Amino acid sequence: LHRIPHPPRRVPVLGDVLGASVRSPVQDSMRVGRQLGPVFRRKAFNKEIVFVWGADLAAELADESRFAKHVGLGVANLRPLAGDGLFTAYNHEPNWQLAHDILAPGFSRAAMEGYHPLMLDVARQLTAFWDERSHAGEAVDVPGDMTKLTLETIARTGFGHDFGSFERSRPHPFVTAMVGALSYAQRRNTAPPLLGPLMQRGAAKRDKADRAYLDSTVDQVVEARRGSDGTGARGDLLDRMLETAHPDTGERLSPRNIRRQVVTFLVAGHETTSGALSFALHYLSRNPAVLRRAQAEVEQVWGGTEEPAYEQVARLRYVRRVLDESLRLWPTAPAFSREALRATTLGGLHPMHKGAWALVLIMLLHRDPAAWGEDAETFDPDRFEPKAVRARPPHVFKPFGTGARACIGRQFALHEATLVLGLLLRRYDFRADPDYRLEVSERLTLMPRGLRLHLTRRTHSP
Ligand code: MNH
Repeated sequence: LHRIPHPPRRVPVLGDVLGASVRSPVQDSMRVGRQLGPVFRRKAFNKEIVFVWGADLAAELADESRFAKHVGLGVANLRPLAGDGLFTAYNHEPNWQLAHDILAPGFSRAAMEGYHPLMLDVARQLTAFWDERSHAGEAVDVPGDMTKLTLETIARTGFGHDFGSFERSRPHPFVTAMVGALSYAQRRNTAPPLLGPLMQRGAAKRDKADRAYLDSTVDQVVEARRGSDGTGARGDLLDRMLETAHPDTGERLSPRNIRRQVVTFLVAGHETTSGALSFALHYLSRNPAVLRRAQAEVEQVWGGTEEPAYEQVARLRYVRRVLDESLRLWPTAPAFSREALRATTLGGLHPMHKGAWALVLIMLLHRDPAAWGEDAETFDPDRFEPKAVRARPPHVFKPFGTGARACIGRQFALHEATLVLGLLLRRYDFRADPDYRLEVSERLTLMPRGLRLHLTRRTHSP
């Protein structure tokens, strides 16, 4: 460990917390990391974390024969809520493989094609909502409305449930409780070990109430389905959880585990996609040339079609690059951890014992000049042209994590986000508030705080 640099002013007991920002630990670590280099460590009280962001080191950590997902920090802090659900399960827990095998077909191409009409329904609700705002000359609350959209999308496609988000003036209490639980899980990473439990008794109580609310919502969703007759008819995620046995072993998910899976998918299935859409809209509003090119593509690929068919979405190659480039600069799940499967040496220099782990700071990996060039901080979707992608080393773009425990919802998120961006690009011109400066809030995930856009209907849009 002594070879790994840490901030210069380390204080006994406290560690490196002086000047550290508790509210935005990721952006704080990014600042520190830029000074200390591709591998560094920070200590908060008794906990020391090794951070990695150099492209070569991150590529090593992606090697599944040497490393695997580590359930630590924010992910571990979500165990009280999500237990052995897919995202928070330890690699050795049998329910991971079981749930993975049962749920993976829910993300096949065929399944996605089935979700497409429901995704369109929700997107139509958004445009109806935004038409009213633009008609009234009001700016729209981008992160708030993207959260409505993505929550409704996962709830309806996965669970046949309608939260009625667009009929509410305030966020659905499910969202408020979720943000509370995510923020609490984030804060626990930096809380002082002994004082923490005392100082945060109020926060712990609120967290318990948030989790109870989330659980009770999940129970209602499950009960509604169990109580309905045509069981198995929908073939959605909830049906898979309730009705489907493992193809080889015939084993099923337990009711207890189903509760963990439902909350996992309701949360993981919308929060990060909402942020990704919000950042993409931010960059589109700031880059007129990119906006025009994206709009031209939608016109060319979709033509006069009122509602794009499933296959027409993936054909929006440039819109997809806008999304990729937004996820490069602001990967909305900004870090993941990797642990050594057995004793090994990282970068030929840093010995790691079995189980030792490091946190990959995706945001800095995505801005490493060694991989992305000296202009790595600039927004440029052309970086994702096939030729440019081929010219880069592998494992330098990891917004969805890596290996066996990478995101199961990647295609779902990309289809949903590309579809929605296509519809919005065709329908509106976006204007940013000239005074708005991008400010990113952290609650394990990233979100552009207070982003509002003015919309005008484009006259020739269907
Ligand atoms: Mn998703 C895992 C990012 C959308 C459900 N997701 C991960 C991981 C990252 C991630 C990173 C790996 C975390 C780790 O290694 O500890 N996910 C995203 C991003 C988006 C996203 C940036 C949108 C953009 N995720 C979605 C959607 C769903 C989903 C949509 C569900 C419909 N994600 C998951 C689940 C896991 C996961 C479930 C855990 C998979 C596993 O461990 O088997």
